[in-house]
Amino acid sequence: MKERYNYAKNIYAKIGVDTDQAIAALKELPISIHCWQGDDVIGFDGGELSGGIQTTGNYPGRARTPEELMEDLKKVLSMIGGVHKLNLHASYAIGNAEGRDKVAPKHFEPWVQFAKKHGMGLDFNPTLFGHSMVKDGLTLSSPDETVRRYWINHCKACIRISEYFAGETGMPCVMNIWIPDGFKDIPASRYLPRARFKESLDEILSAPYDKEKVYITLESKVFGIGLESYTVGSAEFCLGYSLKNNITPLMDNGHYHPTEMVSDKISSLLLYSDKLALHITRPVRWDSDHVVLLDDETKEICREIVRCGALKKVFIATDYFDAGINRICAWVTGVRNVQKAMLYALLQPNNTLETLQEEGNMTALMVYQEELKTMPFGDVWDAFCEECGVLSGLECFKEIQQYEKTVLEKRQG
Ligand code: RNT
Ligand code: ZN
Repeated sequence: MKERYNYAKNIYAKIGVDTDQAIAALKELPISIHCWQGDDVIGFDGGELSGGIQTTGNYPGRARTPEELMEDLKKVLSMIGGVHKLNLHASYAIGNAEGRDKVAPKHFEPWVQFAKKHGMGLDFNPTLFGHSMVKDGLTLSSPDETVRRYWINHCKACIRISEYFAGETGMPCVMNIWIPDGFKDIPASRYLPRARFKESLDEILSAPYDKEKVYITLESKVFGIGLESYTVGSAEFCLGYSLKNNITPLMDNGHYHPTEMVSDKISSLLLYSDKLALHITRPVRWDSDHVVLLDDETKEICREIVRCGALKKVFIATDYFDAGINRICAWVTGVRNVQKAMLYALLQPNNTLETLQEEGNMTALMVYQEELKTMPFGDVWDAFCEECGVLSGLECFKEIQQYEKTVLEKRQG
């Protein structure tokens, strides 16, 4: 093992890349791990998934209770090196019988304990889907004042929970607002729902909160299943609102047209926003939320973050949900792939590549970038895993198979 690492280290050193430094940087990079892969985005407050997002598949072993979800998360965390955050949705409140507008810090005490035990920070999301108060597909943009008010109160309650998380964990909490609002067919007014969404957001943000502790982000989208013709929280709406109101824009790479790449958008947003938030997912033909792979776009997103010197400016979170395969494996594979892509990005001789571009030497730039693809990256990844005390490669998979036998298979019925 050491031998393979030293060999790789020398090869990278020849192109001016320090592998030790890359490993050290990766260890410190927090990824916000989404809690919702474990239970197919159902949560514990009685809702059914709706809002144009869907899990498909019925692989056995779904976590049905907070205890099971925490047990699974514990297993997941044991296979992911580095320091991370846990990303919770309001629907994962424990023992909230009073409605989402009344959700409170007390409903998240067990999650805070869990986070503390694992040395993790917590991020948060109001849940504006999978609920009877979503009326005609609308929440914060609804013409029904009772509906709009309910969700404004929910979001305000979520800010208080986010402050509680930051206070308890000592780490800032990123609170992301995403609404499913939209129409299946062509609307008469695209303006009115957006104007109401804007008003709702203004009201939510008028509540005082500690901006050093809570970062509010706003996630845009292009369309959802059953909401194909119009999305209230479009890219322009969310980016415009975020920049004008000093909150953070969030880009989910499943939320754009198929040939539109989030990797190309990062540099532009960083020129206008201090912070930027990302949901890393894998859209297959639509926003399907497949498990993140070590594919070209994931690598390019990470390369952009590194090249822009934005490791501390970008909040990286995972967002996918596959119910068709072992959920623990889905979780671990996707998060580790984000880490792998980041390590790959940290192992690029960025100064050399930039100089080639600035000198107009596009031939050499292409050759260098191609050569980098077959450098012994896997040996550096294995060294990272070993240093963090987590299993690598198929050993990791064997461990998950064992967990499936001893824990997940027993959950049936
Ligand atoms: C939906 C958005 C949103 C959700 C989560 C569960 O398209 O991507 O981020 O996936 O909030
Ligand atoms: Zn998302």
